[in-house]
Amino acid sequence: RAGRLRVLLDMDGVLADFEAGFLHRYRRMFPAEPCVPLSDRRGFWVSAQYESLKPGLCEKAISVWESKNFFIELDPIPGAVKAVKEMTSLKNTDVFICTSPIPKFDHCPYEKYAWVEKHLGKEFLEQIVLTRDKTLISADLLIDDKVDISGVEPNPTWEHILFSACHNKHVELTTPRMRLGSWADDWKAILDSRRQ
Ligand code: BVP
Ligand code: MG
Repeated sequence: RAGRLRVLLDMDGVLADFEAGFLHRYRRMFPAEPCVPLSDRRGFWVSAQYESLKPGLCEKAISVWESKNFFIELDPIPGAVKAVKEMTSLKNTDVFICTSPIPKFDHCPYEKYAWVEKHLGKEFLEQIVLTRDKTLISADLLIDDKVDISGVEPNPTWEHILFSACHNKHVELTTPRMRLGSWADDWKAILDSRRQ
């Protein structure tokens, strides 16, 4: 274990395209309601932005990701599958998926496993961590599209690398925080900067 780099990869917004999948299904479920184009998304919480667009839309937004087949049908983020496979094959590197399921458990946890099997293969099911509190999980790096990741552990062991998404690209990060713009960017250099 000594000398190895442990990386946590978030799922929604980093491996699976939650935002595009949401907008697509929302428009199908609520064609008469207004929506937020991805270029106008601000803030992590889709539900909050929709509620401010029109009262009552928070509930409708939630019903979209609570619906059956929402999570399994999410498309991979461009380059994500190739990057995960490549990262996993690197020397001295342990890769885990660290994802927060929604509290309504009917479909989401099952479909997250099914998505990983479908896109990354059965072997990768061993690498899944489902938690609502990522500060509890120890690692060197956490690549995640949420700007503020907090929980009961005030000093998480990981360094958070912000993965760019439509909702966070306008956020200015305070140095020395780092960003990964997309999977086409040099994620290997970021990993190497954390190796001993
Ligand atoms: O599974 C998604 C849906 C939920 O958060 C999970 C993503 O967490 P990460 O593991 O990627 O950090 N989620 C919930 C809401 C509102 C709830 Br009320 C939301 O607006 N956006 C969102 O992604
Ligand atoms: Mg995310």
